[in-house]
Amino acid sequence: MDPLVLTVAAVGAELTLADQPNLPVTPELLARDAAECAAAGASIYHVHVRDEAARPTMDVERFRAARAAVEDVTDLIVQFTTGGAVTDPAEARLAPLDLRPEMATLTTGTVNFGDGVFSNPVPLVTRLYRTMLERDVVPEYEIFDAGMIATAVRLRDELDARHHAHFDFVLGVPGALPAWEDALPFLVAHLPDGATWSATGIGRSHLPVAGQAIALGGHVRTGFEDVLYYEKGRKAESNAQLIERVAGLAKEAGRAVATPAQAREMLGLAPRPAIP
Ligand code: KMH
Ligand code: ZN
Repeated sequence: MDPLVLTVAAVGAELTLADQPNLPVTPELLARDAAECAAAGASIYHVHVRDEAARPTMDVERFRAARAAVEDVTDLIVQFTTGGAVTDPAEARLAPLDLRPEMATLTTGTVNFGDGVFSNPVPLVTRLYRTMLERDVVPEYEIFDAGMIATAVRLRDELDARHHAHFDFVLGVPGALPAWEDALPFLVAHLPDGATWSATGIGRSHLPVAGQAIALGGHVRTGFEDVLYYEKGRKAESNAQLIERVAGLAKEAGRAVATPAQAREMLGLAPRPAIP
C-alpha cells in the first residue's frame, strides 16, 4: 500500500476557545502547531482562520498570514477551506482562492450540518471549481454524503479538469452520512479509477474510521476540527497528539507515513507555488 497521507484539520469553524483552549487561532500558534504536526507525520495542513476574537472568518489577509506562517516553518501542503462556516456567503468563500494555495477543499453538495445547512448549490460549486482551475489550485473533493461523489465526477467532466482526483470523506456530521461500518467500502467502490481518498470520522467515530481507512488503503484526516475528545472525558491536547495517534495506528498496521514530498507526488501536485 502507498504511504499514509495524514491531513491535519487544525482549527475548523465550529469550535470555540471555550470548547478547545488549545485551538491555534493566530499565525504564531498555527506555525507552532504545524511544525509539531509535521514532526508527528502530517503532510497536509487544512486551514481555517479566526479573527482577533477567535471567531471564524474568510478574511484574505488572515489566510495570507496563516499560509505564510505554516509555509515558513514546514514543507506541509497548505490546503485552504472554501467551506468556511455555514453562515459564510459565496463571495467570502471564494476570496482566499486569490492567494492560489496548493490545494483547497470543494464540497460538491448541500447537506444538513447540525442545526444549520452547509449550502453548496451546484452553481456555487461550479464557480468555486472554475476559480480553482483558473488559479491552479488542486481541489480536494469534500464528501459529506454519497451523492456528492456523483456531482464531483460530473463537474470534473463538464469542466474538463485534468488534475488528480482526491476525495476526503467526512463521516458522522449530524445530518450528513453517518460513519456506518459499510459506508467507506460503499463510497470507495463508487470513486473514479485512479482516485485517491482519505477519511475522517467526527467525534467518537474518529478512531474506527481512521482504522478502516488505513486498512482499506485510504488516507486519514484528523485534528481539532473533527475531534474534540481524545478519549471519553478527556479532551485532545494538541493536533500533533491526534496525528501521533493515527501515525501509531498506521505503524501497527505496517503502513509507513507519507512525507509531504511523497504526498505531493501521490496527489499530482506541482512544487509549492509562491504566495502572490
Ligand atoms: N465548516 C463547515 C461548514 C471545508 O473546510 O471545506 C465546512 C467545512 C468544510 O469545514
Ligand atoms: Zn474545514
